[in-house]
Amino acid sequence: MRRTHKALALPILALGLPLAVLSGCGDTEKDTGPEVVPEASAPFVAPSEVPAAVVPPADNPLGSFDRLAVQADGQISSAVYAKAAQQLFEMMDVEHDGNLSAEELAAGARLLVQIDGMTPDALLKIADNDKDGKINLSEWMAYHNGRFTRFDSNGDGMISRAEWDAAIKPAS
Ligand SMILES: [Ca+2]
Ligand SMILES: [Ca+2]
Repeated sequence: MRRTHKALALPILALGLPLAVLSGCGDTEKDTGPEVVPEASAPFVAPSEVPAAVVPPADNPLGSFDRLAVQADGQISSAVYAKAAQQLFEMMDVEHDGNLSAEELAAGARLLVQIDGMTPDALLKIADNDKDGKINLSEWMAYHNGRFTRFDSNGDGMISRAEWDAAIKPAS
């Protein structure tokens, strides 16, 4: 019986100790008034706006003849080219506002350079028809329609590998 009494007494003491400490603290707190937790101390969560997700050049839909030609018997059809051009636009339009801003063009510079060595400034000069400093989808597609026509030197509506290579080589 005594053994069990002692065994029980210890936990009770242990519980009593924190209580005594807490009540002691309570007395001192009365002097300083209720503690106010400032809301500013809450951890600041930064907005998750990552600066322009950069698409690896290897994923450029317009990056290589082979990537474009798979869907059209070893040649690039205008439909496939247009679809890939729109895809690249959407990849670069990080804000999804239907415009490639100067920032988005700069962020996508490594993709642009795969298109005839194009730079953001050069593209704006050539394709920014309404001169707002951005490239919208219709300006982008107009530029790429022109590029397709330029590549398709025999005018059959398809870009063959020979036509692609001939058009690409002068730029590099
Ligand atoms: Ca524009
Ligand atoms: Ca052709």
